Order: sequence, then C-alpha cells, then structure tokens
Amino acid sequence: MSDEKIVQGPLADNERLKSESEHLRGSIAHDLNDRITGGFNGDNFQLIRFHGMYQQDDRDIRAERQKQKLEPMHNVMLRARMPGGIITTDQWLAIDKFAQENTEYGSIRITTRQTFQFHGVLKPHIKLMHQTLNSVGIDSIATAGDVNRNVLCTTNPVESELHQQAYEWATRISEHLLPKSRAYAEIWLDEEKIETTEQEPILGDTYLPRKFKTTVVVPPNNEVDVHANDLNFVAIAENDQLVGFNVLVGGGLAMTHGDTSTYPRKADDFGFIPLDKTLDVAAAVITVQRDWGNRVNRKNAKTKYTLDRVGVDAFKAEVEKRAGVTFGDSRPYEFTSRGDRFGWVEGIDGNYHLTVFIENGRILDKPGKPIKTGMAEIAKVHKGDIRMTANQNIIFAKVPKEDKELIEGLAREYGLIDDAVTVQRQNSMACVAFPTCPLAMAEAERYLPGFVTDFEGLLAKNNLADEHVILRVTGCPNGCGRAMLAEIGLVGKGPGKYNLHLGGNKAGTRVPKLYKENLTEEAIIAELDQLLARWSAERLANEDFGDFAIRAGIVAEVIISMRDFHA
Ligand code: SRM
Ligand code: SF4
Repeated sequence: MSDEKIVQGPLADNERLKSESEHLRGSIAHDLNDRITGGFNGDNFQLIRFHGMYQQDDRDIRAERQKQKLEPMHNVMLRARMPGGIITTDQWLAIDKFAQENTEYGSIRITTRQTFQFHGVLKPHIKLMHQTLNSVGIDSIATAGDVNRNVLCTTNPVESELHQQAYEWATRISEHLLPKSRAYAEIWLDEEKIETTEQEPILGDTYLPRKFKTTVVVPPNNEVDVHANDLNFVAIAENDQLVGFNVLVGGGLAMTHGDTSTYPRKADDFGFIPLDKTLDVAAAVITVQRDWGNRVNRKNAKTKYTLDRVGVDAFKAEVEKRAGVTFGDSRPYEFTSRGDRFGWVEGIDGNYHLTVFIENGRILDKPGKPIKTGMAEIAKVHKGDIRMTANQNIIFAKVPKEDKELIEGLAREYGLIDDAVTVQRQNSMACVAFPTCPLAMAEAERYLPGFVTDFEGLLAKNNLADEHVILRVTGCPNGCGRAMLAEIGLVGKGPGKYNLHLGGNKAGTRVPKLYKENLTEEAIIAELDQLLARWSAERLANEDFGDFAIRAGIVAEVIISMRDFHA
C-alpha cells in the first residue's frame, strides 16, 4: 500500500468504534434488554446502522416531551436489503402486517434506493421485526453504515431477459460485498455464536471509511441515477444478451452548506469489462476506497473525494492491478430518461408489468386513497412479483394477460391508479425529512405535494401545461431526494427556507448549480414564475427547462463538479 495516498492525522471516532466493535457486535445485545431507555447507548447508536437501523425520535413531539421532562420517544427506522427492489407477494404481505401492527406510523416507505423502510419501531419490537423479516427471507444487513449499501438495478422488466441478467448481477454483487460478520444472525436471529476467527477479506476489519453505493443499470433509462453512486455497472448487451459492463466510479451528491470542500460529483467512466471480471472489479474498487479513503475527516471520506485527491488515473490503475484486468474502451450507450414508465408495458416474455405512482413512496391508507390496503389486496391475488423503483414507485411485474383486468381493477379501486395525477407530479420527488429524519432542516415529503400543485399552476399560467420538469426537494444538503441531479432542485436550509438549484437535465447527467439561496416558499414561487415565463417565451423547440436555464445564462453549467459547482 502506498502511504502517500493515505490521509494522515487522528482518525475519526467512527474508526475507533468500528475497530472496538468485535465485527459489529458492540454491546447491542445487552442494550436491547435495557428497558430504562428506549434508545441505544454509546457506540451502539452508530453500530445498529450496520444492521440496517437508525435510532430516531418524532421531531413533531420532541419539544413537548422535553417540556414534560420525558426522554425523546426513541424508536428505530429499519431499511431492508432488496437488491434490485424485487419483493415477492408473500414478503409484501408480511411487511404490510408488521407495519400495521408494530410501527408507530403504520406505513411502509419506499426509498430512493429501491427498498422499503419501517419508521417508528419501538425497542420491544425490534427483535420480532428481524425475525419476521427473516421468516420470509428478508434481511437488513449493510443497508446503512460504512459498507456497500443496497445494490440498485433498473427495474422495469420490459426487455425481460436483459433485465433479468442485470438483476442477477445486482444480487451477486450485493452478496459478494456483504460483511462476513455473523453479528446480525447472532443478535437478531438468536443464532449460535460459532467460535471462528472471523475475517472481513473485502471490507476489512474496520469496514469502509464511509458509506458506499452501487448500481447495475440498463440504458437508456437512468432511473437509478448513476451519478449519485460510488460504483456503477452500465449493462452492455449484444443481441439482447449481457456481455459486460462499462464501469463508472465516484459519483455522489451530498454536500454541507458553507463547506466548499464538499460538493456533488459525477462518476468517472473507467471503461469496459467483460462479465467474468465483474466481481473482481467490484471488490477492487471497494478495497482501493477502503485503503485510500479518508479515515480522518468523514466529510471528505467518500470515493468521490478519494478520486479527486489521488487522481482518477492512479485510482483506476490500482483497480486494474488488484482486479487483474485492463479496462477496455467504453462501449457506446446513452441515457435518455429517468422517469418510470407508468401504466402497462408488455415484456418480451408475453407478461405485463403495471407501474403505479406512489407519492413520495409513502404507503399508507389516506382518506379516498387506501393504497396500503390496496397493495395488500393486490398482493393476495397477484401471481408475479412486486418491484420498488428508485423513483419511489411500485411495479406489479409479470402479470399474465388474463389477470390484467383484475389487477388494474384493484389498483383503481384503492387509488393506486389515479388518472388525475399529472406527469409533473409523477416526475417530482422528495426525501423523508420531518418528522423522522434527525438531520432535516426543512420539510420535504410533507412540503412536496402542495408545492407540486403550485408548480402545476405556474406551468399552466405560462402556457406550459403539457411540459414537465424533473423537480426534487431535499430537506437538507445530504441530498437523499437527489435534488442535485434535478432540473429544479430545492435544498432545505432552515424551516421554510430552501436553496434553489437549476440546470440538471432529464437524463441525470448534469449537476444543477445554485441559483438563489435561502428563499422562502413564497419567494420560490415568485422566482419560478418568472423563470417559467422566460422558458415559455424564449425556449427553442422542445428545449427542456434545465437545458434552457444554461443556454439562457440563468446559471452556468457545472462541468467539473469540484471546480464549477462552488464557482
Ligand atoms: Fe440518505 C442520511 C433517508 C437516499 C445521502 N438518509 C440519511 C438518514 C438516515 C438520516 C440520518 O443519517 O440519520 C435519513 C433517514 C430519514 C428517514 O427518516 O427515513 C436518510 N436517504 C434516505 C432515504 C430514505 C430518502 C428517501 O426519501 O427515500 C433514502 C434511502 C435510501 C436507501 O434505501 O438506502 C436515502 N441518501 C440517499 C441518497 C440518494 C441515493 O443514494 O440515491 C443520498 C445522496 C447520494 C449520496 O450518497 O451522495 C443520500 N443520506 C445521505 C447522506 C449524505 C452522505 C454524504 O456523502 O455525506 C446522509 C448523512 C450521512 O451519511 O452522514 C444521509
Ligand atoms: Fe434527512 Fe437530509 Fe436525507 Fe432529507 S436529505 S432524508 S432531510 S438527511
């Protein structure tokens, strides 16, 4: 290992807790039985993340409880591991029942990374939760913490064979990069402690310097947003058969307000590899990041910063050395869209796939729209599987022709299909934010529905009712709703205040630039009204809003993220 590639200095405290954790065990099992507090103590607060859980409390009632001298209403959020977002109907019925009976909010939340979260699980229910999931073949290993997270894969199985192959690789990569520690099985599933010398050959004994995200993507749809991810395998096919991948490394969207050493960054194209090198390359990219990533400053620890610090060529050469591969020239491909294909599509296997819109991915019965009940009713009769998209929507996949009417009838009856939902709303997305996210600075999920209605009004007013814009809101600059790849991105700054970013594109290959800071909700509407009026009056034929914003000089184009983003 070459020392000059390693950042010197006192290690971040997370490094100590990982190394002292006995491969992610800590004293979680002991803490679980401590009923004096509803939370986890000391290092365990962080360690449970490696098991797919975050400690949270409801921020809407935090102040009130403080006044009453009560500890915050501690609970955990769980995030499942679902490579490619595929869940069987039996699994769905099990998670539906658990959410109903054992969570404070009674909802299931589809995330921007193709899985589901439970919010509000109290300590006495945590073990039951893991055992319930395990009984239907679901786990939550490594969906959070400094590890490789849930592996995404383009969902809509229109070109079925290719998507199936891509999905199988997503699963294989996910398994290959999982922690080998048996801590999860011992703590949550009561499995026996086997006396072996445990080793983490890929992740290492102190795991990764920071979270790590991987996708397998089938162009031309970039629903998974490759540029938000550390490692991407872009499927290259010949005669509809997967032959290899172009490998993109070093994307990521998070930044910190006021800290110019942090920035969103697009992934670099390392080149083409044949299929049989996939797992070697995945392991090599991860181990280079493991060894060279910044373990001193967690704010600059992700792969994107490692690449900019050591140089893309040096990083790539090391990956080639470790994987025993030489990257070939990148094969041609193009991303043209990121939206889900709503409604029915026919796959080449003769089955049908129905994509339905789930606002903000929140599956909960609402007056007039009992979508949670509807999902369960469909799961009871649906013969195929269910897929969660990276846009927080749902696909009922592999529906035989004779069942189309039945499934569509149920989807309409329970509000899962609503013809009044506009294309604009279908292309708008928000992160969770309040009340559960401890890092939220402004509302996102609860703000978006009304904001979209206002935005639709602005489009109509400016003779743009048939147009749509990729519109995304995140409650803080961590960017979980991927606003940093939107045509119009709002980034929470404080209660009711957002930074307005403009200039992303439909394909998700451009980072939007800050246009105005700290705007109130009223000021955002006023700004957007003016901008849409200009777009309407001055646009070229079929010119998208993000492209127009750059051509008209409203914002400068972000070409190299680290150089242009803060300029
Ligand atoms: Fe995220 C932290 C929710 C996708 C960047 N994210 C969080 C936490 C766990 C807050 C915390 O650390 O305590 C949020 C929990 C909120 C809640 O109550 O559920 C949270 N992130 C989410 C989800 C649920 C948003 C959603 O509305 O769907 C997404 C779950 C994905 C999953 O299933 O694994 C989610 N997070 C993302 C994405 C988008 C993506 O990956 O495609 C990003 C930006 C891409 C990237 O990583 O650069 C993202 N989340 C972050 C960060 C900033 C990381 C960094 O590089 O600095 C944090 C904070 C952190 O890690 O310190 C964070
Ligand atoms: Fe929370 Fe910020 Fe992520 Fe939104 S972007 S879920 S507010 S961490």
